[in-house]
Amino acid sequence: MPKPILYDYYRSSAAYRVRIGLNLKGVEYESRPVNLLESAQRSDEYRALNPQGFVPMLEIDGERLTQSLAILNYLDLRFPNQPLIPARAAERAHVVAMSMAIACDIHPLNNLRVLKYMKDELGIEQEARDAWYRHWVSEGLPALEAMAAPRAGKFLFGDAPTAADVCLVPQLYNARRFNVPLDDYPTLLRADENANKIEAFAAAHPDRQEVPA
Ligand SMILES: N[C@@H](CCC(=O)N[C@@H](CS)C(=O)NCC(=O)O)C(=O)O
Repeated sequence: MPKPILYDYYRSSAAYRVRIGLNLKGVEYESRPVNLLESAQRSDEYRALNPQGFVPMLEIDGERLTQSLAILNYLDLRFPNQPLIPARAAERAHVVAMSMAIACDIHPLNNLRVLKYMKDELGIEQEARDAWYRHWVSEGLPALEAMAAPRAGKFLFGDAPTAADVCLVPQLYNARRFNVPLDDYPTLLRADENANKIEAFAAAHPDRQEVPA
């Protein structure tokens, strides 16, 4: 198999999820940074490849895949070692629900384009934008804690990492950058700590990626 190419950005939570997924599956890939701060994702050239103008995008097996959860699902079917989504229907629904609580309900409200629109088009000051960020994270994480706690072990579901942890770790990295208090979420913190001890997670950390010049 030719080496997959990940269109990546070191601080992108969604790309961070895919880096973790690829590492957990033991798939070597080439990272191709897209400089979000210079709006490279909005260029005609990039949009011709990914009309949504987002990272991540993964070129693999002659396919061009977008949407981090769809990519994780692809990787899980393509490389069944170390499953990210359990096989049993109810467990599968639970893990996907936790993943979506992060990827669909917390993260999009705080995406770069949203914060940029607030600043550039609505003239909202930094302090208010930060408050917006913290509000949506602080509303989403208690719900996730309550969803996870009954069936969590070392990770959000049981004792092996799943897609839910793959989504959690980048979200908490981001929350810390914005100084969101996390002490009320012991289940999330335990899963995050255990995940970060695994090299597949640690190697995907933003500090270990190429930063576009
Ligand atoms: N739902 C998409 C979200 C992708 C996404 O939001 N990517 C962000 C970086 S984390 C992005 O490319 N933002 C560019 C922008 O906001 O202009 C996924 O899960 O892949």
